[in-house]
This record gives sequence, C-alpha cells and structure tokens, in this order.
Amino acid sequence: MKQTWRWFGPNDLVAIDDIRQAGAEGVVSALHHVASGEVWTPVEIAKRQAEIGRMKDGSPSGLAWDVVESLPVSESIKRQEGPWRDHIAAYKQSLRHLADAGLKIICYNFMPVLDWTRTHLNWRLPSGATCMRFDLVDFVAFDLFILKRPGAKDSYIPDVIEAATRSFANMDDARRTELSQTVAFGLPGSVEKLTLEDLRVLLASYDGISTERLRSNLIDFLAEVVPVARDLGMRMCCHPDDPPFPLLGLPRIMSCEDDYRQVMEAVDLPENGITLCSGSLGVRADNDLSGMMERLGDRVHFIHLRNVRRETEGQPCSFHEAEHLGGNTDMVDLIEKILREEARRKAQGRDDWNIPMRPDHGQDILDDLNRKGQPGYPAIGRLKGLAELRGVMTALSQKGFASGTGK
Ligand code: DNO
Repeated sequence: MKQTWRWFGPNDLVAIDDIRQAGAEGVVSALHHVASGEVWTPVEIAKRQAEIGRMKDGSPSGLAWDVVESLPVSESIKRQEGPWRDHIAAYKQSLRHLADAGLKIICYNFMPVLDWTRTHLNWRLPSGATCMRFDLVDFVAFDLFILKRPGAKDSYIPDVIEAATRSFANMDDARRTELSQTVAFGLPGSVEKLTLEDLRVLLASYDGISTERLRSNLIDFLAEVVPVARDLGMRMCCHPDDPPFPLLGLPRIMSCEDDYRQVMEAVDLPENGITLCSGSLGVRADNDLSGMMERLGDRVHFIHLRNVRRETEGQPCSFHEAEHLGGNTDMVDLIEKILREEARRKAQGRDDWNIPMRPDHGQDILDDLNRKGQPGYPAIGRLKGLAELRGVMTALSQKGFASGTGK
C-alpha cells in the first residue's frame, strides 16, 4: 500500500512538513473552496500541487497529490433536478483537468445532504484521549427536539425515543448548541456548512426520492462519468455512507457489500471502483470487511484504514472511533487480504498494484488535545495510527503474506 495522508490545504493545522515527518509517501487533498457543480480549473489544481510539493522553508517535500478526496457530486446530480446536466458536464471537465495534471484516483460519495455525521467531536476516553462518537440517543434527540423533523418519530423504536427524550431534558443549553452544530454544520471535507433551516429545506427536497431512485441516479451519474474517467486513465472510487444506515429519513445506498455489488455490476468497468473505508463500513456488524476485500478487491482503488467500537447492537447503532488496531474490525486480517490483492495485481502485471491508503481519523492525544485541529484529523493521533498500520504491513510483508506464501 502507498501510505498517504489527507491534507485540507493551506488552512490545515497540520503542515506538509508534518506529513513528511509522519513518514507519509503521498497526499490526499481536494479543492474545498470550489463549490460543488463548478469546474476545477487547471490553475487551482496546479496551485494545490505546488503547495503540496514544498515545505515551509521552500525545499521540496518529495510529496505529490496522489488522490482527490473528494470531487463532490452536487445535490442536483443526486436528485436529478435543476442544473444537474450542467453539473455532470462540469464534473467531466474537472476530470479532464485533473488527468492533465497527472491525477488518476478520484474519491467521491453519494450521501444525500449530510456527508459524515457524529454527535460528539471530543468524547473523553478513560485515558484522557478524546475521540469522535455517534450516540444514537443524542442523534435522535437532535432529530426530534432540535431539528423537529416532521415524521421523525416514525423513524425510531419507542425505547430509543424515550431515551432521547430523557437525554434532551438533561442537556444544558451549551450541549444542545454543540449537538446541533456537530450534526448539522458539517465536518471537515463536507461540502456544505448548513444552518438548521438549510437542513430542513434540503431534507424536504428529498421528499419522494426513494432508495431505488437514488441508486438509479447514482448509476446514471456513473454511466456518464466512468467512461470519461476510463478514457483518461483514471479510476473513480465511491466512499461508503458514514454511518452506514439511513439518517433523518434520507435514503443511503452505499452501506454494505450488496450495495456496492449492485452499483459495480450496473456500470461494469474496472474504473467504477470502491473506496474501502473500514471505519464507515465497520460500524455494521454484518459487513465482513476482509470478505469484501477478497470478493470485491479487484475494484478497490483507495483505502481508509480506521476502526470503530460498536456500543449497541443492531442498526442504527451507537459507536465511537477506536484506536486503529482496536475496535471491532480485525485490522491485521484486513491488511493481509489487501496485501494479497496487491500481490495478485502485481503478478498480473497491473500498474495499480500499490493501492493508496490513508490512516483515517485519529484520536486526539498529547498535543492534539490543545491544538483544536480539524475534528477527526489530528496530527499525532493519525501519526500513531499510521505507525501502527505500517508496523502490521511491514510484519506481514516480511513474513511472505504479500506474495501469497504465508499461511
Ligand atoms: C470523513 C471522510 C469523508 C469522505 C467523503 C468522501 O472523514 O472519510 O468526509 O472524505 O465522504 O467523499
């Protein structure tokens, strides 16, 4: 695997110098300042490449922009409403500009309205470290009593509604505001920063859009853009829903193996691929990550390695972000399956055998706790995650797993 690191651009509190010192071999980035539906221009792309290529003192960083995360898909495209055809044309144009600049791997998602969502950004662990958490009860409290979504009560079982009612009654104003901002205002990388009113309007715009309709809109989008990506020698890779179950009455269509299988088969080209995010998919106990890597590995073009600890059973459920080798996903087994896929590609002479991965998220530890950086993306927590993952990768490779000669 090529060890990469997500960088949010010049405003990121983690510098290119830090990324280099963490031992990353490449960078994942996006033009977050360009609105979805607009074209990414060659000038802006080149500017970001130059920023990645230099350290603070002007010396070369030795790092390049390897993966785009994300080239956002507009809400119009997801709903097939308004200027969606223009947005698809703009998407193709951005792909052409990115390909001209040498960028080949494009991550995107098809989650309506909200990208990833949590209820706590700094949840204290017994060690004093903090992590992100999704507490179903608090999320339901947000939905019922802050957002006051019409029909919200029908989405949840009575026990959860009762717990949410109690939880909301016990929250002080500061926690209510924090919860509201955490859920609705967008986390790093999300395209929109929404107010509650924006959120209500956007949710209403999905009235009548069923799961099947959203899936067919995704397939229509891919049928347009994947052939373009293919001609340009690029690979698209869809990020799973996070969390991987429906939220706020919205459909979610990339939450499990069967979702991926349907979309991969509908546009059956190798360039129609997957971002295997172990943290997002790992929230569901019925997602067998290692099995997915074995069965769908051929289409995996980008990997996020992260772990979660489920706190309740079933779906939807509560969970928090665990250490990279802790949590419910057997990370060693998953890495072994990835290394085997890489060995298989190498044997076939494929030039995409070195799959880019990034240590996804990280707990806030040591100086991270004082820096107040981007939620989920601290310097030291991620550095620790990368170091642990690198250790597993190295150990397995040296024992011959990567060449398929291991047990
Ligand atoms: C969260 C991220 C997501 C991801 C997008 C990809 O940490 O993994 O925001 O970047 O969903 O399109």
